[in-house]
Amino acid sequence: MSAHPLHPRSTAEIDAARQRGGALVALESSVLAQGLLPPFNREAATRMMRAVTDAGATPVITAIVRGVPAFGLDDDALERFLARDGVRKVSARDLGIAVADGADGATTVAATLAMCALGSLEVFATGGIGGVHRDAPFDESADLVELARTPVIVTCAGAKSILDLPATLERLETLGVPVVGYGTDELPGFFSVSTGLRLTSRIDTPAGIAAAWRAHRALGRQSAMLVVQPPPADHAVPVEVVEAATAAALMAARDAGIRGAAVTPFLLADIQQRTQGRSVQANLALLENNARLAGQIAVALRA
Ligand code: PSU
Ligand code: MN
Repeated sequence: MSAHPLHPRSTAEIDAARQRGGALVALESSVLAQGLLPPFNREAATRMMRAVTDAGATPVITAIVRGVPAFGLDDDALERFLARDGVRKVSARDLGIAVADGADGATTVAATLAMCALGSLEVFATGGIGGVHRDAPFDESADLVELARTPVIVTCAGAKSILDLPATLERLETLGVPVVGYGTDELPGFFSVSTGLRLTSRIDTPAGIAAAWRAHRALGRQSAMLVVQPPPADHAVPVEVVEAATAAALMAARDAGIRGAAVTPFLLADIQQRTQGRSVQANLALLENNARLAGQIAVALRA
């Protein structure tokens, strides 16, 4: 018996960025292969990568590509992931199995955090993290546990609005994950700006985030730091619209008997349909916004 040989792969561009000590920003691939439907997933990938690049950093999409942990996707792999062609959703628990199976796997926030640890990436941008599901005892995203044990700065628009947000915030507190408002005093509602849930810290500059991060790490903290910012106001969806669509989607999921890892993709797709694309525009805008902020923070960490 020998250990499984693991040969993570990076694209040439990402290797070059590492060599010159450039700033890197991890991006998840589950939002592309499960979260957003074509053609919006392509738009999301393009806009996020451009936002990171414009901020002076290099984007690093993480995934399992035919069994190989990948930092950056070549064109072939990117096309397969955007076509959602036999690409499985890979959370932290699924990583080893996807590698052993030689599978294509799109990494969730939880699995992307594990990839960040593997590839020494310190900053990661996403849309909204997973968390505690509503009225579903013990359905809690693995994102929370991985955030508790992986030292990475994660920019996002809070947790997905399909979740129980007060419970998610309580769990983050319990798990020792700092939640910092960027230009806000409250937890954003993912598609919408406001939730009324007060945060205990607010920092309004990338340099300020970098300073707090250095202190967090110098203290030996092993947890992530969540940096949350609301979706851009011109694309945000009113909370009543989101809530009505969410309630209907939750009912549809229950009727269809959706369970486990399928729950989140089902709800996101259902809400996309029910809001006639408004939620998609908000999703794209906030992904881009979070990618830009992550790029700025990654650059500030180099200063
Ligand atoms: N937020 C989105 N779109 C997504 C997700 C989050 O706007 O596709 C994905 C992320 O990859 C997140 C995952 O980690 O959903 C959470 O799934 P679960 O609840 O099964 O852990
Ligand atoms: Mn779940």
